[in-house]
Amino acid sequence: MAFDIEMIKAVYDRMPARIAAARALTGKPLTLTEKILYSHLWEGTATSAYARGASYVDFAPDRVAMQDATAQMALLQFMQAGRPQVAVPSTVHCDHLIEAKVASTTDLKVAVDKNKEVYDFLSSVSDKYGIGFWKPGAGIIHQVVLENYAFPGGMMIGTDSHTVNAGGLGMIAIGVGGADACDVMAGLAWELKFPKLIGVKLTGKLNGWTSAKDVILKVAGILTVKGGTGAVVEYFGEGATSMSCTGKGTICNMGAEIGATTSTFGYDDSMARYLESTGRADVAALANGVKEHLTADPEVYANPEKYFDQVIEIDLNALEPHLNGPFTPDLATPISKMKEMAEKNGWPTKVEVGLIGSCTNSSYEDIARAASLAKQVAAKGLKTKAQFTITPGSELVRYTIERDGFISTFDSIGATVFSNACGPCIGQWARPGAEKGEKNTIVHSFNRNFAKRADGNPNTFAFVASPEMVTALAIAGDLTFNPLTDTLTNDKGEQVKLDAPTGDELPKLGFDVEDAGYQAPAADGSAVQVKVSPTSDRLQLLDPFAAWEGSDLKGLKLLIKAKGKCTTDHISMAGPWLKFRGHLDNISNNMLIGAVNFFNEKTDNVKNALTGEYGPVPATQRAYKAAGVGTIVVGDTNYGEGSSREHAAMEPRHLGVRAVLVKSFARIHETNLKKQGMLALTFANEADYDKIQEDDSINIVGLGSFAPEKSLTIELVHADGSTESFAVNHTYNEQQIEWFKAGGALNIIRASVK
Ligand code: MIC
Ligand code: SF4
Repeated sequence: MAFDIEMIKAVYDRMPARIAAARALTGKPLTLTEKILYSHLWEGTATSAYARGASYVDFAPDRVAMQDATAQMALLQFMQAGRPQVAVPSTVHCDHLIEAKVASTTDLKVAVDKNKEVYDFLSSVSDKYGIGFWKPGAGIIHQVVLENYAFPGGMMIGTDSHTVNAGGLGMIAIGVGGADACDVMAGLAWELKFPKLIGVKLTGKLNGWTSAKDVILKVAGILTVKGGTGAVVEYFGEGATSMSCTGKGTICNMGAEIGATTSTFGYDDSMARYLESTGRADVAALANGVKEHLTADPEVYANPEKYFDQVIEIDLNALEPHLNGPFTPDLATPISKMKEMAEKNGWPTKVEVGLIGSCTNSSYEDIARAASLAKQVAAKGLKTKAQFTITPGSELVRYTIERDGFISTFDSIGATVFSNACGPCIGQWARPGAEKGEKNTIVHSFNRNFAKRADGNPNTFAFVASPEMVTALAIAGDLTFNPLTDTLTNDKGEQVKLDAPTGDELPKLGFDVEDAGYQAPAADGSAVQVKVSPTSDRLQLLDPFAAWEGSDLKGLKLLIKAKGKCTTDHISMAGPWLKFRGHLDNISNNMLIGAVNFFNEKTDNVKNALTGEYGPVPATQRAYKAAGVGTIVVGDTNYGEGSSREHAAMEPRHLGVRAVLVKSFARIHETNLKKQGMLALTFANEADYDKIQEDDSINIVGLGSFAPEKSLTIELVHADGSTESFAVNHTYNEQQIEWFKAGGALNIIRASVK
């Protein structure tokens, strides 16, 4: 039986009436996104229609998921909320802290030992508060959620940007910072600006070398890393219904890379098949009973231009496999153009390593199709030129693919199987030789490829592709190899072609597993003790941040004016720093060390305005803090893109940065800043970015009448005494202004339980 089946039943019971009310209020047929959102309003049945892209709305998500690297901070905050149990079903997944070095069993043992303190903390907190706990080795959060918890028409939030993966099973699943998760677990409403809607119509059918991954690689090329901001992407059409449920998951997963709030698909047979195959026939039966509510009204898909803010059409019959990269997931190159592009840009074309798996591409179908290529290596007398690794998404998948012989097929091409964890996707790849910083190319089936992300080497050119293409390119050892047209030379000197990949969508014998790695919480956790050692360097209980002093912020110094791309990886790097995710003071030593200083083009080198000396960003900020001087961080467009990690907002808050002023923000990061009591501001006129000088003193004026929709003013006092001022915008609503005043949202919850 599925987890939380009563909750799912209750969601379906109330859906029809709530959708009918929303249809009447909006006076039009509804998209699937609107149906799910309107049936999850905090207020219950809608009493008014919401404006897309404008209204802030309170929602009541059905569940919460957290991964270990973000759960620590989320649960440290939750512990202060004064609740005996979580208010909605919630889970913790141990996946991010496992380093990929030798092979799965060895690496897992090392991780369990090294992270013992953190795992013990997470396991005991989960036990105490009624949270399901997935042990290290159980799998990657999004794969485990898809296999166990996602359900069509549901709404969930998760402390990881790829929570959106659950859209593959027809959910509205959204990535958030830990403070948001904390609110929902504490029984409060969750707020989101009602999203805009992008419709993607898929015509034709996937075939040959093309896979679901290529759909999102293509969409990323069209929309870019910020094109989905503030929008939900809804996929439909014959191309959608004819693809597998896990393929849909892959597409939704990488929706995070275009900044979309989430992506989703209407309920169809592929979802029913997946539910049944993963032991949830009961959920499929319930979903079948409310089928018409789990997809858009027919008028919508018949006339999408009328109901979506933007419509994109992709013909799957004509879609080519793509490779996206290097260094950004939206630089999309169809395989037939790779030779030309690589030459033009000087990308190294020798593929050193092909890596498959991750939360993006770990399905049975993905592995089966990749294995069908690996099989051809021996059959056709070929040799695999590059190294090859697999990180299965879950123990359920790993066990099943081993049973079905795929692991031994990969073994035959010299593959390494890493633990069921994030590993190489999040800088947890102890790749031999990476420290030398050599220029090299890797191809992977993950979702992100920012500099240093996989192995810490800034000169690793990482290209994102489907597992099938990764396997073919690893066999060829060449980035420009186009398996659709090119041949390879075999051991007899003959020219051979790889046959297009094939593989079952779901295991014929069903999924199987010996120990999935789940630990249920105590029925009554009141006696469970949560231990955090005061001397720990991995965990630190949180102290409340100070409330706003009630006046304008005057005499701030510029900590850094960041130039160009500044993702959460630049603000709070993962990899080696993941070990401090539960210790705010220690992790603050990575604050903004990856951001490029506009004035000297260097990373981690900024001027201390008090001494005139240049030094690392964290140390400089600590010096300002010690001197009681507030600072400001300035940035470019889409600042904070990438992950949900709230450390990127908590670190500056902890170290005394008062405001972040940028051309534009990525959604989750902007909310994280607001939640932690920071000022998140945008230039009313982007060109004012150029006015900010290294030695400026900066005043933020107008806070006494801080109000929604009302701009604030920045006054710059330049070193020569001249001044300039300009308007800056913000998106704070009344509630969020209260967070700012209180010094952070948690201070308000805390006050309400006392
Ligand atoms: C990522 O893919 O960048 C991560 C690591 O999963 C993050 C979460 C984190 O930083 O812990 C994400 O995507 O939110
Ligand atoms: Fe883990 Fe990578 Fe997926 Fe993030 S994107 S959850 S790091 S596998």
